[in-house]
Amino acid sequence: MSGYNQMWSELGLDLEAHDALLSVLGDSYHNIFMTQKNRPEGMKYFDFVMSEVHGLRIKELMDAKTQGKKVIGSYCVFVPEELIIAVDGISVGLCAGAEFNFEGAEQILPRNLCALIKSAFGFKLGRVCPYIEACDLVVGENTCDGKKKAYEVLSPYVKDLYVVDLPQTKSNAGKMLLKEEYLKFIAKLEEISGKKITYENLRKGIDIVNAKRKAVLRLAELRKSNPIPISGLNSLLINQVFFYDDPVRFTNSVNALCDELVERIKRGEGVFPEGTVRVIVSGCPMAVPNWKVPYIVETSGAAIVGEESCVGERGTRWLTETKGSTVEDLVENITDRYFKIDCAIFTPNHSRLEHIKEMFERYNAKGLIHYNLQFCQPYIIESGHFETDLENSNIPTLRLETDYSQEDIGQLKTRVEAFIERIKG
Ligand code: BJ8
Repeated sequence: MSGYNQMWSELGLDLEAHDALLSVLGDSYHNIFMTQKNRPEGMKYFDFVMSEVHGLRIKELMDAKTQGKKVIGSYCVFVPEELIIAVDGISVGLCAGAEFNFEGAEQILPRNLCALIKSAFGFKLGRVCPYIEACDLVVGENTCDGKKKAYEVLSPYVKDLYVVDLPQTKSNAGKMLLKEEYLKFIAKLEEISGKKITYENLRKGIDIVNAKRKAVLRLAELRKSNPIPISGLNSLLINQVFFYDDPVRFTNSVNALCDELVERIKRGEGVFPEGTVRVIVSGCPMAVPNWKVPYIVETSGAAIVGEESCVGERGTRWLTETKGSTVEDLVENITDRYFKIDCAIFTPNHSRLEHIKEMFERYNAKGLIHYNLQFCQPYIIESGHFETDLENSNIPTLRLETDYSQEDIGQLKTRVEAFIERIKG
């Protein structure tokens, strides 16, 4: 990708560190994804996207910027892409999933923060993320305490930071707060883009994002089949690319892949040996290139058939309704849709537990792996009583707590293998 050096320099990247990062990522991508057996042909598109994730996609963003479009980065599925598309903007995810420059991050943040936050700071301070450098606006959100306070620290490092406040309870007052916040966010988007949100452009934004969600939900539905037509790792990758790619091209590519999987299912063709045990992974989101636990699981005799995660079904499972004929109606629909997201920052959070149980049944799973990032209080705390409830409901549950390092791989593998033995029966 050296053909992009000039673009990366102009974005202010540290070329040496960036080259080293891409080289490590390229190796790990090859080892994890390209060694899988019988990968669907349709994955080639996603391999290409990943090979160009800091190259061609960034060039597309830069070209769009020269045409006056704004690039808006965010760290959470509570930031509505529909609104960004409505002002002709481009939405990109900024969460990072690799242990890079944690020393730098820990100079301005405490050590005991989750790896997701430290990674985002490590990438920014180490100047290796072209996405954040391409952003005209970075949007934070008041979710967990770690993120909420970290945005205060991030503010001087980015051109324009805007923080959306979020409710913590599923009450009427909470919903009103969310709507108010979305209205304020609309004003901010209109100010930076110079474009007004109208019924037509917001409706277009809703249709584009709904089509994208429908495509990944279609993919999720196909994973119910037996034999399983696609690995959990490949499915996770698609859910990760969801946050970076051009939405219309992404939707078409996921649908083309699904067409292929339909044919595989008709032929009774799967990607795992017969009898491979099916599991659901639930918990903290896994940002690119965080593939550690899924890789361990799928090389230990189990297949992941669903993700209860913001990089997965928690982030995509509802469409935004299109009822009504005014901007106000559509903003109400957007609020209704996003207010349902059952992130662990909400208290109480019964619907998340119900969703896990429902996924377990729907995907005919045999076990649930609760994935916790170390120091992530909301999910770690929730996982304790969830485990008790799930086990009481005959859902075998394994709680894992890890970070982005590679040091605990052996230990994790031992625990995952023991769990798989248990649920195999
Ligand atoms: S809606 S899950 S994307 S906040 S892992 S930073 S919670 S300490 S990422 Fe999330 Fe939005 Fe919720 Fe989803 Fe904090 Fe936990 Fe770290 Fe986390």
